[in-house]
Amino acid sequence: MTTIHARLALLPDGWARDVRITMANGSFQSVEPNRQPEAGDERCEAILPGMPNLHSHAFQRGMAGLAEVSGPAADSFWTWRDVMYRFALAMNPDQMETVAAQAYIEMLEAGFTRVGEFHYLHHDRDGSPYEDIGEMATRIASASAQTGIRLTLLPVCYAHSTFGGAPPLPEQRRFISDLDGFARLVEASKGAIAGLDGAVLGVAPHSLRAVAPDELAALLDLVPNGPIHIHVAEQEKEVADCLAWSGQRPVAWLLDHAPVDGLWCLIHATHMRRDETTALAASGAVAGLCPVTEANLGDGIFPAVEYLAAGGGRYGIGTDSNVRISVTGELRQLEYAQRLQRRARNVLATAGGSTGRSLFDAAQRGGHQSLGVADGGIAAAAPADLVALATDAWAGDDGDALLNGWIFASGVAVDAVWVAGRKVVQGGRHMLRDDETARFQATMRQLLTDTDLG
Ligand code: NGQ
Ligand code: ZN
Repeated sequence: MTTIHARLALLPDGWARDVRITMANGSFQSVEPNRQPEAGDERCEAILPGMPNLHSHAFQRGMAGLAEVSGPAADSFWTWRDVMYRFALAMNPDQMETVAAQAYIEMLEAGFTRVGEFHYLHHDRDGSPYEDIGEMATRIASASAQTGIRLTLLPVCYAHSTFGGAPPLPEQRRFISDLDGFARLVEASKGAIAGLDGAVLGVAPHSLRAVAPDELAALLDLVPNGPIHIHVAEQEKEVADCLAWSGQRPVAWLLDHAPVDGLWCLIHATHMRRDETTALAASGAVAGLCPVTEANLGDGIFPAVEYLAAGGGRYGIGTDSNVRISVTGELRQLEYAQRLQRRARNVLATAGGSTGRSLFDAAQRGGHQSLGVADGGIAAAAPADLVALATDAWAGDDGDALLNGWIFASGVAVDAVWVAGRKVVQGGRHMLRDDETARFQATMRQLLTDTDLG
């Protein structure tokens, strides 16, 4: 049993003061406001529920920063993807596990306590399945078990290079499955997460480019009632290609041809017309926004104001390419892109309220929904996942102001993180950081040599 006393705590019905919390067997046992600390309590300044990270490609953490160099022709999402493929083609299972563990350590240090791993690097370097087709999924699960981050595993179905069932490119060979192969991958993924506390299995058609309509329909039956994630309308070229193929834009096509509801998460959904934005908001699905990656790749800006004005629009945040892993960075970039576009301030705040609080609450709700778990928050019987903030250059006693300080300013930082009642981050550092950093550096030296990206 662990007992924490927090000066401020963000509970399901708002901020409370002097909150005493006990945790045992992975859950909160009691949450009591207006209590004085007792001897032996761990003292915290402010505690929050852990943030869900709804979209990650863990292996891409290994190429973070390596594509920020201009190439021979104009750089774009597509030239970035060439570099990313070079990296993906080099990695072996040990390297996958090491890079994923590093990414997950950084996520926990940032205040993320669950990751949605959109996992598509399935096969061996020549494209043939590993002896255990779930080898790479097992490595992801192992990185989650070691570091303590909770996992929603989203095995990806990837069958074609673009719309109209085009054959895959040679450099996509490690991702590729037909429907039978994908069903085996889903079975193996179930096995891979079987021993993981609180793990959830979903399914992820990669994009409308990578799966044909009949494949999309068939694969939805593989994980009944599980989360369904898909990349959509991230790049303008994808919109143009979808129009040429079907006469419809990608989000419109998806809403018309698939049973999109609250189980779905549409990753990016950057390029939408007004009618698509309104229809997506009404569908109950979550928009999976990855603002740092979307900025890094030059994708465009999500129409957040129209989406929220339509009523009911849900969103969460993902670190996607893992180029820089940060809860505050994603929330800040989300708001700042809107400010730059509209030349306005506090765009995503609910009227009269704190912008940081609005962003935080929305990302909690949408993140949990999209990863297939209840948004229990800090409450008795909920899983004991929480983040403690410490202040070294912040004064004031108001929780919402403190959230704004954390997200937009300096002087407030993650101090400690517990998952299932177990402390995994202390003083801002993950318990395994020192050991893992050495292993990560050795792995990266090898990968830089093998890919010639160093
Ligand atoms: C991915 N990433 O699957 O990793 C994609 C790039 C693609 C982002 N879209 C590949 N950010 O979409 O074809
Ligand atoms: Zn992605």
